[in-house]
Amino acid sequence: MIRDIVTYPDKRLFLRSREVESFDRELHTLLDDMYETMIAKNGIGLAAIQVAVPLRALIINLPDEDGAQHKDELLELINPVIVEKRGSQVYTEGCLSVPEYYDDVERAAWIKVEYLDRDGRKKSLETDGLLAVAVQHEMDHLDGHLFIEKLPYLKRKKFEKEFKKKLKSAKAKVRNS
Ligand code: QAP
Ligand code: CO
Repeated sequence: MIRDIVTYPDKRLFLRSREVESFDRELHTLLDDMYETMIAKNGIGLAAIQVAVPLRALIINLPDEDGAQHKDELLELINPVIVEKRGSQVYTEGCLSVPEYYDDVERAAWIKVEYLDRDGRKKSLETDGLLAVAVQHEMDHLDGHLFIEKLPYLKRKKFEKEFKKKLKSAKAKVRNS
């Protein structure tokens, strides 16, 4: 089932999500719905709080060279922890919860993450490049952080300005309908 995406400035996006304790049918349904929702909205990563569930669960499905996403490449990370990181890289990020805004963010170039899979089995992942960016971006959601909070002051102002402009035109649309 496709669920609604929680968008900025909804307060829930700024809450810390709780650890997953039950690796049951409810968790599996949540993960399946997150996948369906992410694909329907043209996303490559999604955290549970983005569908209004405050649990430490996230999914990532990066496209291949042709831009196609394959479900057999889907990553599901439960209760993830970054245990090592190195270097830095800059990537132009976006977020389904901050629609139509993209900007450069600096993050670690390489990370080692420990997490559980959907059945509660311990896993570990060492990665760099875009996947490292995606994991760090989604893990920030679990702690109630959005990529726009990492922008330098002037870029954050630019975002706020564009957001207010969009809000105004959305309100004008409602008035005129
Ligand atoms: C997070 O982002 C991410 O504004 C996932 O109109 C970001 O899936 C991972 C999206 C950067 C790696 C690098 C955003 C779709 C999707 C939008 C997304 C939009 C439609 C963002
Ligand atoms: Co996001």
